[in-house]
Amino acid sequence: MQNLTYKQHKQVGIITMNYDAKRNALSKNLCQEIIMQLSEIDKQKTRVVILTANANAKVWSAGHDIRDFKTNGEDPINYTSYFSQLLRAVTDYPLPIIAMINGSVWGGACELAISCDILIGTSKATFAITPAKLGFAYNLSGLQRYLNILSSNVIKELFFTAETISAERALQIGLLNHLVEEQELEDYCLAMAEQIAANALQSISIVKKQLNILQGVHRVSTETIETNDAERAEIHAGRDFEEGLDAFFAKRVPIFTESVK
Ligand code: LCV
Repeated sequence: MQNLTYKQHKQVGIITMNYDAKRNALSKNLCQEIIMQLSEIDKQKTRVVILTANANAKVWSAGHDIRDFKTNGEDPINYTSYFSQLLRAVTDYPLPIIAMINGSVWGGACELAISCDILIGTSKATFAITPAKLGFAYNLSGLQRYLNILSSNVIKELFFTAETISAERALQIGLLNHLVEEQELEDYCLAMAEQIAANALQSISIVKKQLNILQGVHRVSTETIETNDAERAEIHAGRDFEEGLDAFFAKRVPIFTESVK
């Protein structure tokens, strides 16, 4: 694997994102390698998985690989996208996955983190949900994931302001399960993983599966999804998204001009 490392610690498998040059941006390669690594884990020997970044990485993940975005209305996070495939691989994985967050989390990486089962971070675990900074239209499945763990008013604040929130605030709103000192993080996560590993795995796995079923319970009709996706495609073909991407690559502040109908 080029973009991640894997090590086994007793019955815990530790996946470490290792694409620091691009701040663990969720490129097609990194997403596919995480999916592959999950599938390769020997479930006879491994009972819990931890997903983290290198200890010295300032950024846990910079979110979706913005270089893959096009302004032709194409939806980079549609159902079959490598990004959505990664989120489903994590969500549906039969073993518990702990997100060990030792750096800042941006955009789609926030959704990757909440696709894990338990989130444990240090004071470096800041979160920024950034579609509005790029002129990007998020999708129903992503917002459903957020609704499963956060209140609607908090989700709106995070999406509308696109502001970075502190780890303390993330703990306060329930985005983090635990906030620990940097030097304690790995031991804390391993201790919880081993505590879980000592319990009945089938009992744990069926709870994860049932919560996925119940959380997906607010199914929306195909027609609603298609209407929504058509509206999103319009936004992705619009001026604001183009300006958001241009500004990102030019490392300047975007100037958005589109109004709502
Ligand atoms: C590709 C990157 C990225 C990146 N993609 O290092 O959720 S949504 O709707 O918003 C969704 C659309 C989404 O997830 O969009 C992406 C949202 N992510 C962001 O807005 C974060 C963008 N990145 C940054 O703000 C900075 O890179 C942070 C603050 C993460 C780290 O800053 P730092 O100064 O440490 P650089 O910015 O210098 O980045 C190092 C290299 O990583 C690339 C970036 O282009 C640069 O590449 P070069 O060395 O080739 O210039 N990079 C960073 N994020 N999301 N590439």
